[in-house]
Amino acid sequence: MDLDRLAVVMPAYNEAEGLPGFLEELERTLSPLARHLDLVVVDDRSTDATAAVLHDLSGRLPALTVIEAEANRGHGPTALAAYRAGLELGPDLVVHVDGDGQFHGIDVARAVRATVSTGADVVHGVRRGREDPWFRRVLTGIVGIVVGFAAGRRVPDVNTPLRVYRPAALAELLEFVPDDALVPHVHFSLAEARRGFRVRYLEVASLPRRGSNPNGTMWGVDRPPILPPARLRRFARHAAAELWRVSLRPGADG
Ligand SMILES: Nc1nc2c(ncn2[C@@H]2O[C@H](COP(=O)(O)OP(=O)(O)O)[C@@H](O)[C@H]2O)c(=O)[nH]1
Ligand SMILES: [Mg+2]
Repeated sequence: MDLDRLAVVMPAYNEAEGLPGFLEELERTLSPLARHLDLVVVDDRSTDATAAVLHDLSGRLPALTVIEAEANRGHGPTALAAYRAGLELGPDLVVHVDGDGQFHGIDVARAVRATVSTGADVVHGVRRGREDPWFRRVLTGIVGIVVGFAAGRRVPDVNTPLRVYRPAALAELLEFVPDDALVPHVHFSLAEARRGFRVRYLEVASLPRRGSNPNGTMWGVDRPPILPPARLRRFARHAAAELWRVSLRPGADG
C-alpha cells in the first residue's frame, strides 16, 4: 500500500494489563501498511501501572510515543489531545482506537485499507456483537436517533472509537470541537454528515475489554448493574447539554 506515514492515536486509562498485547498486535498488523508507523498513546494519569507498562513497552516498540497527561481529564479530552498529537506528525492518515483494545488488529488494518481504496474522508468501524447493559443500549439508541435526525440521515454507531481520518478532514473537525468535550466523536459524526464528508462504514467485531481492571471502563463496574449508575446518569446529563451547545443549537459551529 502507498502510505508513507500512518499515525495511530489512543487515549488510555488504567489499561496496564491489556495495552502490551493490543499495541504489539497493532504494530504487527499495521506496520506492513505504511513506510512509517506511529503509535501515540496519551495516558490520562492512570492510577494503575499503565505509565510504567508504557515506559517498558517504548523500549521494545520503536513506533510508540507516550504522552503523559498533566491531569486526569476523562476520555473525550484525552482522545482530542491524542488526535492533535497524531496530526502534528504529518501523517497520511490518522487512526483512532481506545486503549481498552476492543478491536482486532486485523479489523483496524481493514479500516485503513478501506480508507485508501474508497478515497473516503473518514471510515468508521461499526461495532457488531457489543455486550452492553440495557441502559447503555438505550442511551446509544437515543443519541443515534437525535444525531440521525439532525444529520438528515442514519449514522450507525455514532460514538464508535474506531475511526480513520484524512488529516484535512480531521483538522476541520478539531477546529470547532472544544478541547474539553465529553463526547467528541458524537460531534464529529454529526459534523461529518452536515459538511458532506465522504464517510464509509465498515462492520467490525467488538471484543470484551482486554484488561480485567474494572476501573478502566467508563462506569467502574465489571458486572452490569440493574439500574444506571450515578456516574453514567451525570455523564449523560452533561453530554446532552454539550451536544446541544456545540452541535445542535441554531448557530452552532458543528
Ligand atoms: N482518558 C480516560 N479514559 C477513560 C476514563 N474512564 C474511562 N475511560 C475510557 O473510556 C473508554 C470508553 O469506555 P467504555 O466503557 O469502553 O465504552 P465503550 O467502548 O463505548 O463501550 C475506555 O477506553 C476507557 O478506558 C478516564 O477517566 N479517562
Ligand atoms: Mg471501550
